[in-house]
Amino acid sequence: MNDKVKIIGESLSNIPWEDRPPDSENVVWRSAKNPIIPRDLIPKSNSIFNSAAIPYKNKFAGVFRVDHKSREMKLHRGFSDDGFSWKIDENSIKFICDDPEIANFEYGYDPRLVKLDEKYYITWCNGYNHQPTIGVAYTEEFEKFYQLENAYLPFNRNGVLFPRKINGKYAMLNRPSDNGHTPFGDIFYSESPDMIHWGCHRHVMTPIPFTWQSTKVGAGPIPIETNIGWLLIYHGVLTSCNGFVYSMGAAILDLEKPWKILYRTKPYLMSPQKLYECVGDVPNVFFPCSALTDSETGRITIYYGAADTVTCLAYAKVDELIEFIKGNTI
Ligand code: BMA
Repeated sequence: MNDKVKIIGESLSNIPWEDRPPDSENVVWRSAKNPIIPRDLIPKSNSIFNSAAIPYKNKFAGVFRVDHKSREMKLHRGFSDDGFSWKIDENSIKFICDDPEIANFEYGYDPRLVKLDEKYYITWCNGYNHQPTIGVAYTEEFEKFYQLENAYLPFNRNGVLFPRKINGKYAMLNRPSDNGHTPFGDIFYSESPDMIHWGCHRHVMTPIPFTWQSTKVGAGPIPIETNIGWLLIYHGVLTSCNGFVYSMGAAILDLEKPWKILYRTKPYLMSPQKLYECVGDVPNVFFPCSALTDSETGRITIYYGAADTVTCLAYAKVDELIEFIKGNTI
């Protein structure tokens, strides 16, 4: 056991948590309460999944992907006392934006949420000209949400900010894509001096043939800073006879040059195996979008979407996870 690994971040004594079940030896384990958010939590929801949570005022706030019964893809805010039980606003977020061109909300999905410069930044897959790119917005109190410029030209998905500037610049992982279901996909790293202009793109990660991550890879939760590198939890996709299968893996990236991979899991950490991951609007999807961490105990709680239908939790301990990644690296 490597007991020297530490999360660099705040402590979170009220992190939602359940100990590993005695019959499990896995480095990541599921909540016994899964799915913690059912698809029909609010009257207009067809499904609530691929969503992000963050500590807020000693409780929790979140931005949720809610696909409506009209099958429009919207973002809704939500609040929770304990991180398990959520109240989701029945109305979707109306972003405030000076430029009507950007303010025209077509669709939004797969939000990520990070605290940066005392603001909460949201990134998501944002429809612009009916093409996906990365939307960026911030809020200070989860009441008013201010939308900034889209980060990239279409097509792009999985925009995931780092929780601090790196070498004096904002930093974001992202994945160039196409306008459909994208049968390819590498993770790239981009920098910005002002959260508006993004450049200095660096390649981070490519799919690996004949594995669970053979078709495409995409960043998941906000990277977790540790003393040995950025812990990146990500999704990888394989193409089976029956379509895409989304699983979860992890990598450790260099702290100052995060486009350099130090270690990367050869086996997946989690794959769709429970009924609620295998059956739903899109079967066989385990899609991590956010993580809460407690630097005091090393606990990591992962929010993931299952089968594009419901929201679930999984858990890990940072020292065990890093030891596993190092011991099972490609
Ligand atoms: C991806 C995104 C995700 C979704 C996944 C599986 O391209 O659209 O939101 O979970 O496909 O359908």
